Amino acid sequence: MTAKSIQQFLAAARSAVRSGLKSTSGRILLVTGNESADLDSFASSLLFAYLTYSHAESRMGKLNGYEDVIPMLNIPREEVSLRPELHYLLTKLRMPESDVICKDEFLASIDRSKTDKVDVVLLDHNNLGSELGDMFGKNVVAILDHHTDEGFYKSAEPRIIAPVGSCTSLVVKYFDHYFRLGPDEFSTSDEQKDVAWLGLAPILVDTANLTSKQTQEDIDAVAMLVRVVSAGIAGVGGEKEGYYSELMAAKRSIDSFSLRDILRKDYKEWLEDNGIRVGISSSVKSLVWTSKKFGWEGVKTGIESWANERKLDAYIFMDSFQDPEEGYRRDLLVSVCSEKGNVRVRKFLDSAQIEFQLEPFSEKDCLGMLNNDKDGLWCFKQRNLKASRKQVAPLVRHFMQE
Ligand SMILES: [Mn+2]
Repeated sequence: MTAKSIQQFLAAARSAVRSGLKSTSGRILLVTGNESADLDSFASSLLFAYLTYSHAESRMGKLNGYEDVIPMLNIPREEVSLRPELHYLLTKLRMPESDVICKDEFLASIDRSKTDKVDVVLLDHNNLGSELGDMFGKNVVAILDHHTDEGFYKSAEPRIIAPVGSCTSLVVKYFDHYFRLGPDEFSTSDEQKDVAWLGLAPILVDTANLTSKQTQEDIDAVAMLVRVVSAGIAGVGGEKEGYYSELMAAKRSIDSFSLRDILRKDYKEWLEDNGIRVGISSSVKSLVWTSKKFGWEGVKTGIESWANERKLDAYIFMDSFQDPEEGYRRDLLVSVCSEKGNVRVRKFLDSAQIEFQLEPFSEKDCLGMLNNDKDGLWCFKQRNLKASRKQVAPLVRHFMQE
C-alpha cells in the first residue's frame, strides 16, 4: 500500500481488499468502529487508520510493520444506504462510497483459517461483537473509546477509554502532532484540511456543535481542527456552523425510509451470557412522527417483527429531536419481546422511571400510543435529557444479566 492523501489511502485499502487479503504475506491491521457505524465510528476509525499508516515510521515501533492497514465500517454493504449523513460526508471529501470497506467485504477477503495474521484496533467501542470477537478477540492491540469500559483486552496499547463527547476527539488528541499548528504556521495543505474536515464532522454532531456533552477534549479538538481547515484562508469563521447544519440536515433526511430501516439504521444489540438478547434503536425522528407516518398499529407490528427477526427478549426505541414547543426532547419506548424478557424488563422499568425521569405521554400527544401493561409495551417522555443510549444500555443490560 502506498498513498499520500486520505482519499488515496482509502482507495488503496479498498483495492487491497478487492484483490484479496488472503494473498498478502504480511500482517494486517484492522481498524474498526462499532456496529452503529455512525459518523463517529466511521471517522474515528478512518482517521486512526490513515494517521497510523502515514506516520508509521515516526511512532517509534508502535503499530507499525503492517503490510495493510484496513479501516472497516462495521456493517454489511447493504446498510450503508441507511446513513445519509455518511453519504454527505463522503461527497464533501470526494471519496466514492464504493471505497468504504464494509464488514462483509473484509471477511470475504481474508483467509478465515489464518485470523492470527490480523491485529485489531477498536475505535468507539471496547468489546468486539460476537462474530468478529470469536475470530479476532485475541488480537486486539489498541483501543480508543468513550463508552463504559467493559474491562476487556487489558494489554492493548494504547488503551484509552474516556467519557468524552466524541471518540474522534480522542483520536485527534492522540495524533495532535499532525493537527497542531506551530505559532508560525499559517498555512496547511489541502490533504491536511480534508483530514481535519473528517475529524470535525462527528465531534460537531455528537456535541450538537459544542453545546451538549462536550468535554475539554472535544473543545480542544474542534479548536485545533478549525485552525487547520481555516489556515491560509482570509475572512473565515462561519464554515463550522454551515457544516454542522448540513450534516444534521443530512442525518435527519430519512423521510423515504421504511419503518424497518428506521429501526435498524442506528441499532445496537447485546447478547448476555445467560442467552438474553436486548436491542436498542436510536432515531433522529420522534416517536410521534414515526407513529403518524406508519400508524401506531404499524409501529407495534414493525417492532414485533424486528424483535422476531433479531430473536430479542427486550427491545428499546429511543428518539432525540427538536420539539417546536418544548425544544430538545427525548422519548423512550420499552417492549417485552419474550417470556424470559418479561420480568427483567419490568425490573428495568422500575429503575429507569426514576433514573431517566420517565413521564407517560399525555392524551393529546399519544396518537394511540397508550402504555399497555398487558402487551408489555410502554412509551414515555424522557425528562432526563442527558441520558443517551450510552447511559440506557448499561442499565438495561444490568437487569438482562440477572
Ligand atoms: Mn461514539
